[in-house]
Amino acid sequence: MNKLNVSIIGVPMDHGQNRRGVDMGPSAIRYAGVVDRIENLGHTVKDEGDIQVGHADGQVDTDTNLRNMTVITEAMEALGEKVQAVTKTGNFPLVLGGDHSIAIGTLAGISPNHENLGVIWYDAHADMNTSETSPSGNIHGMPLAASFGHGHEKLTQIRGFAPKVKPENIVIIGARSVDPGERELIRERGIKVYSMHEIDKMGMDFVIEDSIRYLKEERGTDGVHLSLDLDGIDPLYTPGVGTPVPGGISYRESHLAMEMLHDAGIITSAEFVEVNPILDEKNRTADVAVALIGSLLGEKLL
Ligand code: EXY
Ligand code: MN
Ligand code: MN
Ligand code: MN
Repeated sequence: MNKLNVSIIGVPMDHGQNRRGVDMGPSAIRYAGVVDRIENLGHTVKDEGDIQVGHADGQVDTDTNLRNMTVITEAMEALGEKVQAVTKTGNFPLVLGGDHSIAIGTLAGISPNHENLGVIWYDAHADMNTSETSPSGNIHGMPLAASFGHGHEKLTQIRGFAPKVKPENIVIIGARSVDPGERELIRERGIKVYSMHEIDKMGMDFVIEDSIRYLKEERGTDGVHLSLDLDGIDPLYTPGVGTPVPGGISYRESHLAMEMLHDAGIITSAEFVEVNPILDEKNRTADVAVALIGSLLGEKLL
């Protein structure tokens, strides 16, 4: 198996939504043993520490309908820079959140190193609202739209270019809470979505097989970023998330997905987000994150 040099980057961000505590996600995932878990697989790990995140007052900007816009965009510029630097050295970036707004920065750092990047968005939500369609003003409901260049320019123009990924190179897995504006956008931009309906009907095995075929063969991507929101998994297994939605992906289905992605060798960067230790039960959600990171990087049952 290919041995990697993994660079861990923490992003203690909680300003993309309303519930405090998700800024402690990177600490919870480190505490759950992420470094040892990866090193035990024979990879080397460098913990690059955390991106600095400023303070914010929780207000929605009246001009843009974006909550905590300035502090988020500043941190995303810094994250993008750091991720690109790490990627350039050939290391595998593993970004730990923090709320899902951080994906804007992660993708801003990864995208310049690819001609035709693919993205797998593992999430209960589509994260495709804009300042105009958002019911909440919460930026963690907007990062996917922002990354394909749709939404307020404060979000789409992080690091001065858009889009970070083409909409037709995106696969969403696990969706079960989608707002009307997001649904319209999915149809309009032809985004591939495996909702819980497809997972129930066809099984995770088929869904991942088909996602790999789509991104690799049909779209010809030269790298795939995995953006995994722990709320994609059923809250029975991952209770420590700010926006839980019942009826989600199971623990075993998630492991199967990670194992298949590992075996296909297509994932070139990853982020694990929305772990909120304050809402959690005995760090279970961080434990699941670490176990899934293990499977993604080559851990096998036997
Ligand atoms: N769609 C809702 C909103 O935009 O406010 C909820 C978004 C939750 C996003 C979570 C993290 O994936
Ligand atoms: Mn804070
Ligand atoms: Mn999300
Ligand atoms: Mn979500």
